[in-house]
Amino acid sequence: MTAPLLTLSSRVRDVWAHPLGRDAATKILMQAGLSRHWVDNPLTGALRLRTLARLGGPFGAGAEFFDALLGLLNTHRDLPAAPARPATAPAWWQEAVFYQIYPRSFQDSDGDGVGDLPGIISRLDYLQELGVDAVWLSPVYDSPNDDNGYDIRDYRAINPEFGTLADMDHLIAELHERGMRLIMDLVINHTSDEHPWFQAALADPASPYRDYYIFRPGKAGGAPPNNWVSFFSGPAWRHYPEQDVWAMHLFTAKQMDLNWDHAPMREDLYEMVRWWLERGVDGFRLDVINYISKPPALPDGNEFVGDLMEFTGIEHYFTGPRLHEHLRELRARAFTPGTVAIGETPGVGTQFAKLLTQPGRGELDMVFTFDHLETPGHTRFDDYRYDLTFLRDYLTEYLTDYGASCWPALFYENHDNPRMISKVDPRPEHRRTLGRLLALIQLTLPGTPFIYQGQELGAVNEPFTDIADLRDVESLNRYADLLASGHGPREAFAQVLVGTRDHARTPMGWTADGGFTTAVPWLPSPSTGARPNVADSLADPSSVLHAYRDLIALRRSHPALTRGEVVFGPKAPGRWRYVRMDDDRTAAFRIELNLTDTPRRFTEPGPGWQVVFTTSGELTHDPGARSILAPYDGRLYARTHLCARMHLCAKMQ
Ligand code: TEU
Repeated sequence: MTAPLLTLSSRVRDVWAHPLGRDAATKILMQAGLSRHWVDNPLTGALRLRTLARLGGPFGAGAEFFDALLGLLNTHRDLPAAPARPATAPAWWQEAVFYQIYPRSFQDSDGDGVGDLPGIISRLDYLQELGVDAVWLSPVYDSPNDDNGYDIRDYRAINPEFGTLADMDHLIAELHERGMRLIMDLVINHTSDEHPWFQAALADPASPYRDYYIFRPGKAGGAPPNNWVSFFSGPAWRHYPEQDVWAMHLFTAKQMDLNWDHAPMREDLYEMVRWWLERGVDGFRLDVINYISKPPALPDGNEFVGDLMEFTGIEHYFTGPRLHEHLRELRARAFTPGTVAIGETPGVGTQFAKLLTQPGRGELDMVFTFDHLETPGHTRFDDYRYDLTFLRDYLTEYLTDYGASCWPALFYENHDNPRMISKVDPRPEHRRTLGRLLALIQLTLPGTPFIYQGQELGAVNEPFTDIADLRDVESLNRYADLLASGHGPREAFAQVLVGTRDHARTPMGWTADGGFTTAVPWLPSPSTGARPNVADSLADPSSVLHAYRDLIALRRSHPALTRGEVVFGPKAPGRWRYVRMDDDRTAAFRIELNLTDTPRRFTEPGPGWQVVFTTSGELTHDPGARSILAPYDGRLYARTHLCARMHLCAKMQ
């Protein structure tokens, strides 16, 4: 099924009927705080784009913006298939709980202040006891570390700081021995500028490797080839004056974008992927995989779109013209059956996500999309309180629409984002309850949960005090930009501190005095000692860690929590209720949540239900009574008849 070609004579409803159009309109509505009713009511739905262009002109959204939009929509005319429940048994990655390890910060074994593979191996019992089924390892390949390993110099070698290939083989074997799986980070949108391919390409314009990258002459007057900007400050182009040529880098000036239009380059990547799969890895998380296809003409980006999406030029490559084709080829040529492909796809909305992951399309199994990570109208660097009722509204819609035909990935944290608890409510007295509430939500919704290291302890943002405390290239570049644009050092640091990725990258807290390293850690963590740690959390049955352990075990003990349908209750201010259904379509679990810091009234489920978990740890249940949910309180009820076979109920009796 294909969408019709759109023109300026098309109407708003035609845009809404187009997957990327709907994603774009949803994004604009969300940013503007408007409901979808603005688009799907008959009056506005009938407006022609030409009229909107006239109205939007004074605001920067005139004809040029609409041309850019139409260009984008007409490049992608596939329509998602109608929802269909797959008849096949769930794949391993649909029943798994994943755990992301940031190797640099997990466990140091050799006293150099940097985490490593032997360190990870020494902590596998911890992960097994937590109940995780699969580990996602952030990059451990050889790298000059301009972006902490996301700049790969050699895909087939391990960064000596982390260990050796033999250590990697050992890790894979140890995980498999425990019945756990391993996925690696696959960074194939770009390589390090120190990768031999780039070195060869740069040394000789006639080199066969020249076309592995995106080299272009500049514009007249010494400007870069186009106005695209890098995610990490400045233009997306690096100038090589000796040859007066520019090379594209969407990330740092040492992360050079690969040219996916060049078949020999793709072949080399596929061979590398197969090499790793043969070593025993069970799949990959594919870094910024939706950015791999760029239109060969590399046109300038539209400024209005750039402002809206934060980065000029992004409309040309976040769903580039050959993306689906490349993904299908990658999947077919490099991946083996039973392995998983999880795309990191920043900027992608719900409808396009379906086109990337619907079963049968042969592209990806799951995607990480990011629209739920900030309350609309905010970016990561804004100092604001994240509203959990937005998460409720977003996920209700996402899991209903996307979840009807695709398998969601559930996450709040990763190595690129501040800690979720700090975003919602940084007051220490709420840390534990909120940490347990987030666990309850993530482990009872449909989809595959991804827990980021430290999240299971209820880790919060680090109180860094000075720019010298930070290591992340994004933060350092941003700080320099802020100073250059006239901000004072204090103000610049305060802004960077809000969103810095280093909040997520501080060493894992194993014991009260750290336990990560015997040396000075590569990233200072001023709060060591005051931070939640594994040893104390294990000793305290009401800790966040125990909530994760209990809920993971519960999830494993009953299929309704993995493959059961979800039914959302009617919306009530500040609250969220949903049930997970059994195979016989009766409700097996009921979840009642207070998403706010004020008490909320609710009605307890009647007889036939038993409370099995609460964020407060208090397990009284007065069937059918009007009760109070304390701030950030969450309660999980199970049908009494199910309790006999379930871990948590057993624990209570
Ligand atoms: O991140 C891609 C990405 O777009 C963002 O999450 C990015 O880190 C930042 O938030 C942009 O404002 C992936 C990796 O997860 C990240 O660690 C890498 O730095 C990046 O790709 C480049 O490889």
